[in-house]
Amino acid sequence: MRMTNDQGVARCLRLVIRTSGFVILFVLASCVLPSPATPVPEAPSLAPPATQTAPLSAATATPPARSPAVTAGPTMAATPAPPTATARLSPSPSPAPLPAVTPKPAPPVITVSPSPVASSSPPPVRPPTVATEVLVQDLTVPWSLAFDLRDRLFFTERPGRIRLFENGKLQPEPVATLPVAATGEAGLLGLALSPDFHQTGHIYVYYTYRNSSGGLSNRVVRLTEQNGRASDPVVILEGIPGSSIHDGGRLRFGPDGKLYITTGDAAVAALSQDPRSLAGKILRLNADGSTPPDNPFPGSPVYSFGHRNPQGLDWHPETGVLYASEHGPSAHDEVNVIRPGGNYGWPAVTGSGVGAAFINPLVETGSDTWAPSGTSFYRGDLFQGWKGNLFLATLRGEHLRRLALTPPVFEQVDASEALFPGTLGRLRDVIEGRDGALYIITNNRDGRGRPSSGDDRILRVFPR
Ligand SMILES: [Ca+2]
Repeated sequence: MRMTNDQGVARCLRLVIRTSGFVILFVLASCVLPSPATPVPEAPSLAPPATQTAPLSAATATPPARSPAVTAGPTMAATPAPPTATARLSPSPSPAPLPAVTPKPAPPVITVSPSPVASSSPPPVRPPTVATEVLVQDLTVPWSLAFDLRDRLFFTERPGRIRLFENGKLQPEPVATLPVAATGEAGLLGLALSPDFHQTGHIYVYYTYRNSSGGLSNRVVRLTEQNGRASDPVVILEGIPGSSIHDGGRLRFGPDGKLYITTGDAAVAALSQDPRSLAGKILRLNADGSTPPDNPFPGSPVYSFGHRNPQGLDWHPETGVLYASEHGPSAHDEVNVIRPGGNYGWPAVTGSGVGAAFINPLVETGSDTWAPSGTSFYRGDLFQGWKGNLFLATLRGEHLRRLALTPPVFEQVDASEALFPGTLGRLRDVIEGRDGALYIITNNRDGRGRPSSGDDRILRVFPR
């Protein structure tokens, strides 16, 4: 009798069960009857593995968004690299269109301007037409100007006089006459009224004197004014190295209520880098002459150093940052943004240098000579478009320099203009009056100028 396969297998199974038990049965069943439900081994990839792996690695390692240039601009959204990588990783057996498979070069970023400053710069402001009128004339080297709250104008004359212009006329008698050593560039220089002048009458002056060794030194003295006369001199600081040249001498109270003082190198350039010397520095003191505990060098009045002959100080009206003007050696004059404890280079560096040890100037005049002295920011509204501009009275330059600075940091020059070039002669100081006008003084009798009739003068500058 012919037996079917099923019958044969069944007979076999029965025989095995009888003789070998369930374990052997299971093994045989696995051999003879492979299950259709057994998982199929993983099929080979339909796409060549080598070409899949490489773009994945490349895309992972160099995401286009990490490019500094791309993060700087809106081209980041247009960067095509991520979609390209996705297409190449597709396991589809259908060949992708060639343009998607072909690697693209890095997206160009040069179409994005990386300079928002350039695109956001305001259009140049047309300078107002300016005019001058003479307030006072026939003065002798007026050096520093300051208004009080009653619009009385105090000023110094270098031979040693504090003068007062009040109610439209110069008071004939000096407010005070001081025992100065007026030689060369030295003498009575800076003047500042204390922030509480209307209560205390305190006037601060900086002048050169003959020291006990017969040499020249500079000191800061406080006097008390009452009814147009100043008396009771109190020495705030003395022993500042002096000379017939490079005496610094500007005084100004800062928005912090501290007294700031510029000192020159007194013709010994190395002193500017000597932290123990008061020469070639910007100093910071309390109004009583003591040293503020938050000065950058503990126990020292030194606020910044490496200066040659700074003669101008003011604080930006928005940022409160201190700016200072400085005479360079034969051109290379400077305007500096002053950092506490900063080293401004002299005499190691003239103008701008290389390296982190010195702070480069905001402005360096190169081969041009300004010889800037008094310096003031304009805070008023009388001159349209000039608010926040920095003004410098220049001596050798014989003009009033206007600098517009770029917001919001104001540490880049946006525009530079010379007002009254060659027409007024040497200018020593510029301040703003409470009427919004600018007040300047000529210095054509300081030994370096060509005085004309009426020099030296105080002039009021106003829009015409
Ligand atoms: Ca410098």
